[in-house]
Amino acid sequence: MNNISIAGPVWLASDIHLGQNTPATSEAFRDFLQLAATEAQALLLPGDIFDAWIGDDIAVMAPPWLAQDLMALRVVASKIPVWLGRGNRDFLMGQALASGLGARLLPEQARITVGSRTFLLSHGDEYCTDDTAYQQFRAMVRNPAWQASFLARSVPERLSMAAQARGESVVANQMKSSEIMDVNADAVARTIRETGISLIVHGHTHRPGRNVMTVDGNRCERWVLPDWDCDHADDANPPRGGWLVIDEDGLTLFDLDRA
Ligand code: LP5
Ligand code: MN
Repeated sequence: MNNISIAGPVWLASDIHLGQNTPATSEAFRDFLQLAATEAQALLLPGDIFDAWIGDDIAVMAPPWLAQDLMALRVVASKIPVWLGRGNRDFLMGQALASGLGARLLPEQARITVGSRTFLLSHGDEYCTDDTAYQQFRAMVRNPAWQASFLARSVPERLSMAAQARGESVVANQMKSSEIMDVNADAVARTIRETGISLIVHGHTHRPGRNVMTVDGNRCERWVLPDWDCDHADDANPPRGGWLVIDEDGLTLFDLDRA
């Protein structure tokens, strides 16, 4: 696995789930991008940046909400290195989009060194091995032949298929236990053993925070990035969002109050 070495501070955010019905989340994310451009040396976005990405061609004649968010990404990428990772909603993001934004694509699992710290970065859905239905779906949609076949369809067809898949996923999730939809501890431990990296960072589970575990007698940490939703806030549910900063002082999670 190649090592990506980046000078810190490095900011990381994922699971923003930008879509046509998330104006408040888009605005908060654009504010975050401006802040990152002034305070970070690099920005890593490991997946589910978008709520449903059906192919890079939608960025060409982008609807206004998307054009505005893409422009904000292009501006920050003109100031600091921006790396795009693929999640279970935007696994179809490709080099055309990255090049158009002046950004780079993250590999599915990236070994990253910031100062004295090396961590493994991924979206995190690959660790959810108890969710066998999802892993089957993942295997299908990550298959290059399937992706080529899907991308050969018209935009309306792809939008329709994505909407159907979203609907089926929402229904399926209602029948799953929350444990199944979290990482499998053995899958995480297996990755730590295979890579020799004891610091794991990912998103996807929408369970932000730091998790400490022992693997073969070694203390390891697994950090989960916050998910974003500023469009369904009420008294009981404040706007959600946040990011992780990795610098010489270590790792620190920030939420939107800091913005
Ligand atoms: O996404 P979310 O948070 O609801 O749940 C995820 C897992 N579900 C998915 C499916 C995506 O939401 C589908 C939308 C992707 C849009 C972009 C790509 C467009 C091409 C898609 C065309 C097929 O990732 C969910 C996990 C959960 O995270 C927690 O980890 O449990 O997994 C599932 O729900 C999988 C289901 O159990 C079975 C698969 C549902 C989709 C079926 C596809 C049908 C194709 C229809 C086309 C005609
Ligand atoms: Mn996800």
